Amino acid sequence: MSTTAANETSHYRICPICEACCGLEVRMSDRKVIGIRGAEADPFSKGYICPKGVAVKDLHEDPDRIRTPLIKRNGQFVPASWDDAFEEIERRLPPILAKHGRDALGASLGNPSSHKYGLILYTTRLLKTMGSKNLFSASTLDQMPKQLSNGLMFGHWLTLPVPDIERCDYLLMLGANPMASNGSLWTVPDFRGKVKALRARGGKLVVIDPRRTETAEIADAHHFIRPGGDAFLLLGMVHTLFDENLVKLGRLAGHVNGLEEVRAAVKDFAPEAMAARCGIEAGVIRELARTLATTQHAAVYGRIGTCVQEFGTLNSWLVDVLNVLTGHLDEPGGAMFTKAAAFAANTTGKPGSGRGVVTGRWKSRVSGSPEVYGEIPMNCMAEEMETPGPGQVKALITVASNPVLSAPNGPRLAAALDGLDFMVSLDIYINETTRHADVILPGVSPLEESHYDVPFPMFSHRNHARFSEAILPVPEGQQQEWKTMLKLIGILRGKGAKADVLALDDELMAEDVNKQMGEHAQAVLQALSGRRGPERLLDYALRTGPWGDHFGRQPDGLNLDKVRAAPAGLDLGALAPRIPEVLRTPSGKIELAPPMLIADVERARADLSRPVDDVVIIGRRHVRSNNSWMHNLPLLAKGPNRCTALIHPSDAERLGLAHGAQARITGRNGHPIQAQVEVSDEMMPGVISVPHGWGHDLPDAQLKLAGERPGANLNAVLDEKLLDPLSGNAVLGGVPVTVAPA
Ligand SMILES: Nc1nc2c(c(=O)[nH]1)N[C@H]1C(S)=C(S)[C@@H](COP(=O)(O)OP(=O)(O)OC[C@H]3O[C@@H](n4cnc5c(=O)[nH]c(N)nc54)[C@H](O)[C@@H]3O)O[C@H]1N2
Ligand SMILES: Nc1nc2c(c(=O)[nH]1)N[C@H]1C(S)=C(S)[C@@H](COP(=O)(O)OP(=O)(O)OC[C@H]3O[C@@H](n4cnc5c(=O)[nH]c(N)nc54)[C@H](O)[C@@H]3O)O[C@H]1N2
Ligand code: SF4
Ligand SMILES: [Mo]
Repeated sequence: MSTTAANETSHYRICPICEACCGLEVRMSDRKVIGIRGAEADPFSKGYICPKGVAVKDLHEDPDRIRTPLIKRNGQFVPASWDDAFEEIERRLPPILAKHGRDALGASLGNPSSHKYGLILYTTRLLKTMGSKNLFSASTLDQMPKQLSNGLMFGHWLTLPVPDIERCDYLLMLGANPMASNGSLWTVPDFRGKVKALRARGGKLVVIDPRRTETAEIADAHHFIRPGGDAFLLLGMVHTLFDENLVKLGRLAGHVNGLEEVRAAVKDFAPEAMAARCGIEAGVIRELARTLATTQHAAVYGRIGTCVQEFGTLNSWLVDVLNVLTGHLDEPGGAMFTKAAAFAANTTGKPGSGRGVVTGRWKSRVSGSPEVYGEIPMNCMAEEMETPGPGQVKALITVASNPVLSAPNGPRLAAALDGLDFMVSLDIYINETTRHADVILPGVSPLEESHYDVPFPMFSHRNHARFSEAILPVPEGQQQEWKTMLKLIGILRGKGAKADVLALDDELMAEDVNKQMGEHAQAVLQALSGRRGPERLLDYALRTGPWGDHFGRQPDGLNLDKVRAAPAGLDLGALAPRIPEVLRTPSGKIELAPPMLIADVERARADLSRPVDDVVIIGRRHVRSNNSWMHNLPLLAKGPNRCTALIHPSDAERLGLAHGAQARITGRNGHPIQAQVEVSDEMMPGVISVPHGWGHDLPDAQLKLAGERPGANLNAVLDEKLLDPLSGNAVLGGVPVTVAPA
């Protein structure tokens, strides 16, 4: 904290909204936020900020944000004390588990969980205590395909290469729009500035997207791709590398298994045979492969557009196959691995090999989807709640999750939630999902608790360690979510609603440390004893991490005190090569040809002749919106209607849709939505785009501002039956719809 004027103080806080994790400078006067700007002193984000960061002030002040627990009585939410709320949970939840077993309690975990360390660290503890097979999360609406291909190739699902953009001269990007999203599975604040620098040194950015996006606009080249066609483009590129003798493993030569299997698998996928299916000419496919292979510092990056497809895992794998075959994986200027200071799973255990990953240890009860990393697909949640029989989900805990808007066929999910015996939501709003809850337990404003990013330093374009102090105390009558989680854990462990959460925290910490530190456990617990909650977990993770002080064994290493001593954060430098040490496969090699993926190439082969649908729908993001929950903030809500249906002029004409008129869009499930038509040649013909996360017109949600301009729920027209069978990830793009004037 620094004091800048009378009563005016200035504080650093990492933005809790998106994966760019920008450093904010929050200016306060007494207990009021005066303004928020980018923190110039932040060594990682260097002052960059977007409007959502500024809107953290609105979030902090939002009158609709819940500040006290709510219990539903006769269909109405009534404010309750924390004691009453936990007593209600204790009265209703354990009997359901006693009667129906532990799988009767499901969990639905949402995106903001990963932006609050108290929430993410203690959610892990809660899930362990629950021991349920019915875990659903936004991961299967998002990046599960990438996590699966990473796990199969590198041995850990969090071992994920990211473009080393500051040293890269050719970046091929598929299915991502960081100009709007600010990057994903790639923490890269100020993407625009970095592209500017790349182009200034003669580098090129090439974008593959069915829409000429904001990112395509600043790129050197953009190619439309038929939605869902990426696997065919990528197979064609891999084929070209073999066909034209461009494969060059470089330093990785001794670290790769399966090269010949990949060569054989792609033999029939010549670009000439792929062009029609992906909508990109063979000559372009070959040229993309050649440029990638012959540019010294180059990388391929694929993001959500490549994941939310029927071939999501295949795409994710092929992206890294390309990086490996062109010698760009783990090379400066290519696709590199981070070394996060805390919580990085790929820095623990024996360096260079491990157990690898297995999936399908169980299958979802109703449609038999394989478990992946302990989760079953979000697309299966409704059927698991609706279908009677042993293992039926009878009770649900949602954590920062709004599946009624964020998952396919939201209307079916909403009805299924009403059929539950009991539902608890950890959330900050009464919204489209939490309105179904019996008890809502709110968190605090991000300014009222400390923070350290848990997942994002694992995906960052540089290594860094940044801690945010709480700017304000927890207000009277409110409670941090890690304590709420501990209460729930206490109730599930049979300790009752009155259990002492701090004692339980000590107990859980001791369990971990005893397991991990053996004979040193007592000394370690002693060294950490001044701390509690997530701060203690963080100090432990930093000290035992790859940059850590190891409790004095590396005296120059990091601990929480040292990270704290640099309020704007520490830069830990550019990414450095990590192969083979980063690998955790049983072979100690990069598995280039996991059998599951080689087999999946055959599924792609069978799909080659899929006919072109008349109109398919895809989503999009806007910089002033974030998934489903920021439409209630004045700064972001103002301006033009953003929930529009973008459509190519030729389609508009053919379908009789005038610019500005209302279109009626109907999915295969029969649900129609309406959106205002925006005619633009930025769309590929045959593709319509509507952003997700809208549809705030459902009864009983209490989002005053969002409700004034509710928009339409894209997910109401999507089909929960469509998923990538390997990862269980939902198909959220390229789904056929019918479109007509409303
Ligand atoms: N069609 C389509 N659907 C999509 C996508 C798409 O591209 N197209 N994207 C998908 C992706 S990538 C994702 S990640 C998901 C996101 O979908 P979800 O995981 O459902 O996340 P959000 O929509 O962001 O909703 C966040 C919820 O967390 C609550 N919340 C906000 N802050 C806090 C907090 O501090 N504490 C607690 N306890 N709760 C909080 C909000 O009130 C809201 O209920 O949507 C997916 N759905
Ligand atoms: N402003 C803002 N920022 C956000 C979010 C937000 O809602 N708003 N959400 C956050 C979350 S949860 C996530 S996961 C990230 C996602 O970050 P990104 O992955 O960058 O997501 P999008 O901006 O949706 O970009 C996906 C692109 O894929 C394209 N696409 C659709 N179908 C296909 C296809 O079949 N093939 C190809 N090649 N492209 C296709 C779309 O047109 C779109 O331009 O953004 C995060 N940041
Ligand atoms: S890009 Fe915007 S929302 Fe994302 S972290 Fe930075 S300021 Fe926050
Ligand atoms: Mo996401």
